[in-house]
Amino acid sequence: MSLVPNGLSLEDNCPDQHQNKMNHQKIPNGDAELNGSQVLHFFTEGTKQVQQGNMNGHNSFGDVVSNGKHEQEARYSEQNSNGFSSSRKEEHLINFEDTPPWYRNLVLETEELTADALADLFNDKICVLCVKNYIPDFVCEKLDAFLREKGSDPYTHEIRKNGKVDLQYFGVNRYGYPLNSIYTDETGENLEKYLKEALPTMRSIRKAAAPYLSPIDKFRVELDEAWPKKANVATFKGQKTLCGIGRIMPTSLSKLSEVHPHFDAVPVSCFPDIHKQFTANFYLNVPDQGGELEIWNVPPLDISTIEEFKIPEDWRSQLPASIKVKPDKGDLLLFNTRRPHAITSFSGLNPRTSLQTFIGYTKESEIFLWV
Ligand SMILES: O=C(O)CCC(=O)C(=O)O
Ligand SMILES: [Fe+2]
Repeated sequence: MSLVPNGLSLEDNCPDQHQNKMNHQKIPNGDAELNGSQVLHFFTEGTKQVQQGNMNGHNSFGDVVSNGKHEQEARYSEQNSNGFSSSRKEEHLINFEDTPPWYRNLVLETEELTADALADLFNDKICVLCVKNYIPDFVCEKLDAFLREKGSDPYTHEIRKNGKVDLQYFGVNRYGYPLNSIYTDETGENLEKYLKEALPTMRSIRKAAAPYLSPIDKFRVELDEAWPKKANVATFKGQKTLCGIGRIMPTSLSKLSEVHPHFDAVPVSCFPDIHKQFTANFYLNVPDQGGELEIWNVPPLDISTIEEFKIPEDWRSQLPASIKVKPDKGDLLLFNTRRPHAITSFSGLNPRTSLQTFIGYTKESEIFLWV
């Protein structure tokens, strides 16, 4: 097996992931995270341009999983000459025995949020967890209209520059005031605004969905019930954080999110207990063409690397072929935000709208939510 020139196997480079073999997954857990420079080193040397398969494997507890509620499927994307890709379900085009571990850990599609599926996500055994039809259409429509009316502030994105956080705009607008607004503010005013607005914003989203349950509230309850450990909204400076922000992406700006793959990593100083970071995206309005979540199935950036990690200008060209997942209206997608990811550009008249919250995961497997 060699995806890297000179006959060097990726597994040889990655001792923590050695034991991983199809059909008896002992796939990397959080402790097997590699640092960013290793990731780049692997993938600048040689990549394979397809990721494909439909795999029935084992779940996180070693049980066989096949079709049904806990179906594990790999979807793949094929890059065509103009660099765009098509996502589709196919069968067994890759022999997973011959691929490095992370090519096998792709997309798990499920009908409901279960402890098994969440464990696969949190242990990095899969790349994306997709809960289909999480939100009824009429709730999507109500919230989409609400966000489009209210959400026009720019949602900047935190990147690192010379070891410092810098905020950049990639064409996403927002409803709600996110925690990252405080990262570059030394006056304390943004913190005050953040804490003051958190609960009223959550309540306004709840009210906009009423008399139905807002997807964020449903998620909070179901996560708490499904996950055996603590799982609730974070506290920051002794107060509840925001959980659930509206994201509104106008068509005309959608290219910006595509050309800049990014990762999301809250500074450890904000949440010293954080071990891993995930995100939950609830899709309310999605374009017919494009607007896919694109994610690179490489080991998530290591916590010790993150604060210093400057995204290379040509990150995309240094990464292997991506996985693209096209959410349908009403779907919920969860993934590790320390993996490079992007949103592909799209066309059409409507903005792409979603609700989103981050998920912090501690070494004790406890969960906290904020945005
Ligand atoms: O909108 C999406 O599909 C992904 C959003 C994103 O970048 C995130 O949740 O970290
Ligand atoms: Fe992100």
